[in-house]
Amino acid sequence: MSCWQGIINQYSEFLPVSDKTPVITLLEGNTPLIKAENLAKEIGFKGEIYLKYEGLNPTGSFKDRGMTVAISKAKEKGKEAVICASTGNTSASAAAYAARAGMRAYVLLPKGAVALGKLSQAMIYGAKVLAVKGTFDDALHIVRKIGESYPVEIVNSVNPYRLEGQKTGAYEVCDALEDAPDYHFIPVGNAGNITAYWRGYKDYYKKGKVKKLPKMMGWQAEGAAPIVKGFPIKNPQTVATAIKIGNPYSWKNALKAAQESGGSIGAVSDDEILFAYKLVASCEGVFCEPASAASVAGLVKLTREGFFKNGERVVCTLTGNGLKDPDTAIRVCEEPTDVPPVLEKVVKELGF
Ligand code: AN7
Repeated sequence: MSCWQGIINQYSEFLPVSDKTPVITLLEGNTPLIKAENLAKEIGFKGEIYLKYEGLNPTGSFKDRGMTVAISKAKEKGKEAVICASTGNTSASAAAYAARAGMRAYVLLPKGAVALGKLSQAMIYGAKVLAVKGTFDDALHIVRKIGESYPVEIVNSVNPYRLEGQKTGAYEVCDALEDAPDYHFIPVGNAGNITAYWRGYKDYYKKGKVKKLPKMMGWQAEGAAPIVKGFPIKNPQTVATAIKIGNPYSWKNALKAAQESGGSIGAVSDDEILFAYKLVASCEGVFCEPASAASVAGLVKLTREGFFKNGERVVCTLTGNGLKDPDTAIRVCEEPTDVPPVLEKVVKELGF
């Protein structure tokens, strides 16, 4: 078939797969790279901004890129069950790909701290869902112990195949731009994705497919910014529940990505996140989840500080779809106005 067949098919030469790997795919990847001219104008950015809209993956987040590889490899090894801890998106993706593979999925979520859309996904795809009365970090700790002792494959990013799949996001950016951007802005939670993107850019650079490497700019939420602060956070707090993580697994690799590339890892407040979240939706028509907007919030912040020169090309990864967390969107916007079903009243209310 000549149409898109998912990231394993597209990028097999860069991935740890062989003819013997059963490819479990929902045709993830090939997500749009949207040029955001209105946003650039609005924030006074004098270059090019592109949004890598990962919310259009099959389960609505970038996790699908990693999950197609992790689940395919688990299937190849003959595994019958997978397990993960999750702030929501990993569990949605694991549950979907496990369903497709005919495998059982077990997911541990921090109770009361997962956006409803994500919870509904894990449930409807048929995972066994446990709500842990603790943090994501507590849940991941337990999952890692279970993985050591029971016949179940861990599909958190402690599983190296996850990051292998996720690096294809960088390939797609380069394929679309025909080079790497100057800067890559990305939210940081468990710190896998920034690690994966950096690896992807370096792969393409080594192959001679791009002439430069971007500076990697990672963004944590202020109340959940262990990497920025330099120590684990016991009780992380942020409206961006996806990145409410106090002790990221890929901490060192994220720092390495920032340092090697000449970039940095910074923090943005919940107010800055929500401002960017509304801005990108209202001026570009792109609805991402709050955690995803951390990348744009970082860009807004640095633009205001006069960080950029002129003419730089920046990519922001919008990691997840806004529809996963409609509660937050409704909370931060004006409520709909009630009107009676009467033409004159409606016209008046609309201000015509
Ligand atoms: C929308 O689902 O950790 O730094 O358990 O869902 O690679 O962890 C989600 C993370 C950014 C952070 N944006 O990526 C999980 C989980 C969204 C996310 C991140 C997540 P990493």
